[in-house]
Amino acid sequence: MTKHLDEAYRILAANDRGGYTVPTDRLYPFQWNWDSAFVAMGFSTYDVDRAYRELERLIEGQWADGMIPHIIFHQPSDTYFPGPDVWRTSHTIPTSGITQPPVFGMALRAVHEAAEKAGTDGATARTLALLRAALKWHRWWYTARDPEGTGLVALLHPWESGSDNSPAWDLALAQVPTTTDTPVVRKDTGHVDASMRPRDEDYRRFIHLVDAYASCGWDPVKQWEKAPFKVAEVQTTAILLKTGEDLEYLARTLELESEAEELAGYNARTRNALLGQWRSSLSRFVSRDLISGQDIDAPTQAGFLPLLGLDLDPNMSTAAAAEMKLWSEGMKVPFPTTKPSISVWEPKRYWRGPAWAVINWLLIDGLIRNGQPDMAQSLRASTIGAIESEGFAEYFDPTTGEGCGGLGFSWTAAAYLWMA
Ligand code: 2M8
Repeated sequence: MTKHLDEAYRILAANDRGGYTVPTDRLYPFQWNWDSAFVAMGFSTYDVDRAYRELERLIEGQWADGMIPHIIFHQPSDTYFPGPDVWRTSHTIPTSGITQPPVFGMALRAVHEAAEKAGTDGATARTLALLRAALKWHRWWYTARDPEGTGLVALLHPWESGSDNSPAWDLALAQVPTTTDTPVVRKDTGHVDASMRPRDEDYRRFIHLVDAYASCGWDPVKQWEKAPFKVAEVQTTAILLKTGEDLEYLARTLELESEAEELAGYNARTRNALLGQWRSSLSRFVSRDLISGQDIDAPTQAGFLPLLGLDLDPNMSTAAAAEMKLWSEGMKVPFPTTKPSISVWEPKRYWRGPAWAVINWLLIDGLIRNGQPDMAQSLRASTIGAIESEGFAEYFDPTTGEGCGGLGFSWTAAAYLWMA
């Protein structure tokens, strides 16, 4: 184990670009939002100052309206598409114009608790500054992405989910035109095998959406009106709820009572809304396409993520765990991000079936919270085992355990540090 811990430390050091960590060299040469939150939790196990720094560098890219973008382009690089010239966000530090799952609040609590334990100087002031930024972002989610106050937040781009080409988006994305004003000059397929990446058609639709939102001047109200893709999504909403709980905890600890009450209100609303997305016939939760008005019942990992933020009735948690077990049967490395028996499952193609250490991390927390320690323990053991035998790959083929995508990957290193 020491050998692998050392390798995890080495990867995070190698991917450091000056207080922030790139997901991996060349394939992803900038700071990514939820990657950095996971990485900060990894750092919190051995270097609290560096953990704070990761989050502080991320909020350098925060917009005036509170959004924290999904990519912060701190330094130029020509190894990634789409770069700042495609996003056209005119932010002082160049950034993308969309966001990513708000793991940030979960990370902030973990870093704060590690600092308290270590008696780190200046920790309270650093936590407070980050908490204020997190609160602004939280409010942004509830205004820009849930203007009707339903309690579920919506994504306007598949990249915002972090699960870019998941089968969950197939029907909604098919409605988005493949035409673009911007030439699509992919770089990703020069770094990793094209068969492990989204298809060209997906990229054309992804860039169509970027063009559409750039032409709204990135104004959230205009985007909401014009969006050709709008999904009230359970994975992101569950992460927002868990982050909301952690921010509420921090606000109470730091005696910010009115902020804590505000957060408690958001949390209660979202808890009810998420519970309403449970489908007992499927033993999982479903997202909703706000354009077609239909449930999104494609079987993906997102359907189990609400365990992270909810305390389910035992009948529900037992049913969800049984369904997860079914998907895991015959898998060398669970948890497959798409149900293996369905036709669109592709065990090596990115978010269409592989197992991802950070998703397992969130599922493990959800299973523990919901009284399923055995399943949590076996998922933890298989995640650690996959990393120890295959290395710190971006993700794993669940049927063979093979490491796929980018190598020397920061969030896989962080997950190992957290779990081992
Ligand atoms: C992947 O997404 C980026 C776009 O954001 C890409 O493929 O270019 C996803 O796995 C996403 O979840 C992750 O944050 C990012 C960096 O690791 O890569």
